[in-house]
Amino acid sequence: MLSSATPKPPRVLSGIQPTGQPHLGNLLGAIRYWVEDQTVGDCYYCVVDLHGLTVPGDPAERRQASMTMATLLLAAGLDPESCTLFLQSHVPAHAQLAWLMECTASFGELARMTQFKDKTAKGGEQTARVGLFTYPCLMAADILAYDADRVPVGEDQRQHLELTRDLALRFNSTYGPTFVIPQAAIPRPGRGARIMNLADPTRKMSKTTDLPSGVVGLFDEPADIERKIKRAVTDADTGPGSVRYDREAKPGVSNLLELLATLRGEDPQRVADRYSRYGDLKADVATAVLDAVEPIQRRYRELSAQPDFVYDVLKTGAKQANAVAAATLQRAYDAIGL
Ligand code: AQP
Repeated sequence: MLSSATPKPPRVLSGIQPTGQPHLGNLLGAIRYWVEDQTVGDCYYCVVDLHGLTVPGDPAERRQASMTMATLLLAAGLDPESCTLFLQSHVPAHAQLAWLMECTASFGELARMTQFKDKTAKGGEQTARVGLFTYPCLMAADILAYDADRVPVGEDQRQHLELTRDLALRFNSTYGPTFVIPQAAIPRPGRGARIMNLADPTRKMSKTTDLPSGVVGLFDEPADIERKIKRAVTDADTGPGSVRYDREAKPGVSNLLELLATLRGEDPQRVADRYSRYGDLKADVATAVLDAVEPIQRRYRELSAQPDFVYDVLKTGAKQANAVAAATLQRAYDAIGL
């Protein structure tokens, strides 16, 4: 006889830092997949305000930035009826479990994290906050606290996800089965996994950047978005075959093709076949980006007028998240002998 039990939906967890203005890379590499996953998964999404402490900031601005990010996520399509949205600092188990992860990870493992190396390249390691170094342990705690099966993130987070899996496996083999081993859900190549800075397509589009002219901010004025796209760096090729998807040889053009392909649900090679001039491609990219961003901006303006609603969503979310994360923490404490 066939079992009538319905399979459990996958548990999904992801987060975003409230540092700087969210951008097109965050939307295409992560947020839009979070929105999609709501319909199939049991989803927990958080604004990772504790991670934001790895860089300096003013307390009042920090508080506002978390609310802004939560409002943006709702404007982008997160539905509090279909997912749990909360602030990381409202759930104490994240920081508590992070310590257990720090006592599971080795110094050498953390020293190999490329994001730490990249982020300290300019200012030097000596003055970097220790939190920036141990950041992947807090991220592992964020994920493991929810028994997450899948973690939708951009390509830049792959290494941190691999570390999370290693830490969970090590903890389980040392202290007995405690954590679910999560899978990274990274967009396919060419589908928004790593959107590059339009002014320097060899660098990732980032919230914290010294090249803002290449970052399409989700709060940018439509005219600015259009201008940034039209001024995107390409190359000096002209004539037949100049519009082609080749990330190594043609990073600027490939980034534009990837943007259009991701937004229109197509393959970047196919998109390339339709163009012979960079100007036409840029014009269509600008239209597609504005089609995606303007409704989010409109909804954001509506929701910003209802801060109590957003706060209530976060309060309810924290209650639900606490119930799950506290149980996992207790399991880990029991296993490790606390
Ligand atoms: N350029 C990108 N392309 C695709 N996905 C991206 N993500 C970030 N940049 C791109 C994904 O967005 C999610 C949230 O990112 P985050 O807030 O955790 O910070 P981050 O990965 O460090 O991204 P930023 O925007 O570059 O911030 P800063 O400048 O503060 O470091 C993640 O899933 C990330 O993969």
